[in-house]
Amino acid sequence: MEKTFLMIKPDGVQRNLIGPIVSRLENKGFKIVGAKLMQVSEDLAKTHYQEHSEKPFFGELVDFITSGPVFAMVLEGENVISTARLVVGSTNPQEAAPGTIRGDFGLTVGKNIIHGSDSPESAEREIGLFFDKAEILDYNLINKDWIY
Ligand code: 3AN
Repeated sequence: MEKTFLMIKPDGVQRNLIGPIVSRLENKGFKIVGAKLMQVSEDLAKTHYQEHSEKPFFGELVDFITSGPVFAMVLEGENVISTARLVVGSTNPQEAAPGTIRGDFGLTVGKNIIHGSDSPESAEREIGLFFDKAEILDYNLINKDWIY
């Protein structure tokens, strides 16, 4: 089953949105197979966002993601990578559709609440950066067989 990486950013944690966001992801039908509150180091931030290293907002991005705890998750589900991106919404919360996480909770692109991997390659890379193998659990949820 496909896996993806999602991370509630420091703004989402500070605004007490872990619960509402995780609830939406569970309600959608995704299975949480890894989750933790953690502090992102500067090195990890720079590696995670390396594709943006030449962008003018790179420094701001690294400062923000390291500014306080994040809530990192690995989710599993059919087509979870692309479907979770739909649930997350467009990068700019001002353009994100109502009903999406960014559309309902965010207002500016610099603080857009949550990150979600955008491809199978980035999902694999980001899961590997943030989680040890032992932190990703293989277990059954009774209702998942029913959903699929
Ligand atoms: P997404 O997170 O939707 O995949 P990316 O990968 O294009 O979006 O951007 C990574 C992060 O960089 C975004 N989540 C956002 O926080 C930040 N970002 C993107 N564009 C800007 C911008 N113009 N100014 C400030 N931050 C930005």
